[in-house]
Amino acid sequence: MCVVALIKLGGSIVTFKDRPLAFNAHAVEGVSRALKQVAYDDGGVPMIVVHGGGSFGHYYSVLYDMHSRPAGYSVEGISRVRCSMVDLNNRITGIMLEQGLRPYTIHPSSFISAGKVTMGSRVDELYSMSMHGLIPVTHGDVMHYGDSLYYILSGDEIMSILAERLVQNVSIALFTLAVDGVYRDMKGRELIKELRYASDASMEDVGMDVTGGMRRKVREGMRIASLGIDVWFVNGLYPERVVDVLRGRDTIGTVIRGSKG
Ligand code: IP8
Repeated sequence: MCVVALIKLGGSIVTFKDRPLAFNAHAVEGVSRALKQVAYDDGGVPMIVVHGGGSFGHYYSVLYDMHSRPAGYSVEGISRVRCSMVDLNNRITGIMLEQGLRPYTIHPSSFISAGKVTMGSRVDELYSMSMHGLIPVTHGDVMHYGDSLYYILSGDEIMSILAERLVQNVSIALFTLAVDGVYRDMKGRELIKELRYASDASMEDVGMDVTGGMRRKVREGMRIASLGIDVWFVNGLYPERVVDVLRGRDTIGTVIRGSKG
């Protein structure tokens, strides 16, 4: 049975979240090199990549007061969020390509409609493509809900959507962050090595985020783990940790062990 790794490139990795529209090319290069080692260099781990909005999508979402709740938001805001995400996606996949990866963007609107995975969904196609050397890339986005309603869809939620749909075929879900994992409390920086209960985690966040920051990540992580899939949170600014996790080795980070029921 072929299995695929689901990898989230957090907005705090692909951008500098404290400055509007600031792309972090260096971090994307580092993580791309790590993915290349694992995807192609030895054995080959098929993967699907999801990236967040960081100081691109979140910047405009905050500016135009747009949220994950479907509503009639400013059409200018909708356009700006969308264009910024396409721009960010182009920059990320451009670097992935330069680093020897073979990315193929599938925007979330091609497999999610009105908040649900569409029938005959391209999610299965994402999986099939990942089996043949391509790396499907999708991302958080502003989505049409129906009529004049739109909403912000988090890449973290896309991770759960993919995990649910592809559950038999997912080996691991990895969330890359700009911190070492999930902390028991942010001030003391006590890292939780294995997270069992969401209530153990500190939910403090820094910077702009309309989709729920760490709270959302932990919630989606718990949801994915309940499908029986191991979920890791690691610092993507240390690419060797990404390699370790994807090779099944222990590393600095937080794991939620997959357990059904
Ligand atoms: O950073 C949100 O994705 P996330 C994307 O994964 C937008 O929560 C458009 C803000």
